[in-house]
Amino acid sequence: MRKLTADFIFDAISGQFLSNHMLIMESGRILDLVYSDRNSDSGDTEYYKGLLCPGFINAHCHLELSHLKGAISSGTGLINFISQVLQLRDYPLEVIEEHINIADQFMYDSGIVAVGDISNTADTAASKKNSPIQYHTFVELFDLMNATMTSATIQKAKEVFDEHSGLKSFVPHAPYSVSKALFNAINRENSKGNTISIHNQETPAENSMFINGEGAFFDFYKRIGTPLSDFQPIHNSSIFYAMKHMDPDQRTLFVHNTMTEGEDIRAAQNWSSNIYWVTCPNANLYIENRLPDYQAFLEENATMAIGTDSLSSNWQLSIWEEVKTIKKYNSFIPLKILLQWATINGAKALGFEEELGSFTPDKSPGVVWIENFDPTSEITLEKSQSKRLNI
Ligand code: MCF
Ligand code: FE
Repeated sequence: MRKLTADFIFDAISGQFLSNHMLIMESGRILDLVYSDRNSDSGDTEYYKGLLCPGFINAHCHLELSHLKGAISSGTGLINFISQVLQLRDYPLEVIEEHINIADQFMYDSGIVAVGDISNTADTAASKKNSPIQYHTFVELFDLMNATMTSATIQKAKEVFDEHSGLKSFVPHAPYSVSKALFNAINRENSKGNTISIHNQETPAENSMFINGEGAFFDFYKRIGTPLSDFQPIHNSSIFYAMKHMDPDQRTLFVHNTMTEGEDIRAAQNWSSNIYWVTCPNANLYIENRLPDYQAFLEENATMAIGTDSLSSNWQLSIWEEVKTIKKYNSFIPLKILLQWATINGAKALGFEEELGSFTPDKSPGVVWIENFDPTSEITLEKSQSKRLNI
């Protein structure tokens, strides 16, 4: 049995920073979180200067792109970004796997205990099997709105799916890259009660493609040789196209949402009561140099979670760094809210809340230590770092 205390312990359920409390744990399992006066400590309690938090959940990652760190210039916009990802796929598997293993270890050491991971390939399958991190693999499909690609895409995704173990589902890439026929096929392949993730409203051109049938995606598709000749705009933003073709009974993670407005959030929350909005602020700054309208999400009582995206669109894979970035540009959002996004909400988004996300008795959530960090003084945030405690 181990007894842990700190200046502050984050209780993700109540959203409070508790002082004078102690975590009692056995083999990683929480036995209790109780009041404890440090002056009456019997000497068997470990003290951590700073903050202890339940393990972080990374709700959106592409581990298979870890070898692309620094390969794509930042600040050039989504369409340039995806054009580059599509071109940059010829690397030897040993190199890809080596970077995957390093990134998985980095995430674990920084306190991440579960990841929602987008996979277009089976490159991450071996690393995930050996990892202490819990993964939900989202096997991702896109046919770039090209009917001649649809069936080959489904075939390949089934093979990739079979090579992955653990929790997994078939998911659409984004509204602009998935045809109606492919959405229908994805619905057929998934079992009921599954979790679906989709990239959503990441650039102005994504909305204008669906609202007026114009904008930079039309040039992109012309360039890659599949002009959108039969494409019909829906006179509504891209999320409406996704909702029309997705199953509201599945749990749905909308990812990025940098162009999402109150009206989109309300429509989605009327469409389904099982929605999570995943924000990846560093990737949004990397790719598009913009951030979501967090105020709009707070006003609609949206359930938020946090992701890192991949090393092709981020400088590191650390949920604490994402929290710091949100806080830097949106300091009006209380830290306790952001830490709920990073822990309990992410655990619910990926279906891991029975075991992860809070210091609740019987869970084994992992413990993250933010050394020297004082949540009541924001100046300690900038230099702070998160690390996993070995428990
Ligand atoms: O989340 C970022 C930005 N938005 C969209 N796609 C991707 C991101 N990082 C990687 N991608 C990948 C996606 O998984 O880009 C590829 C897909 O494999 C090409 S997009 C048709
Ligand atoms: Fe992504």
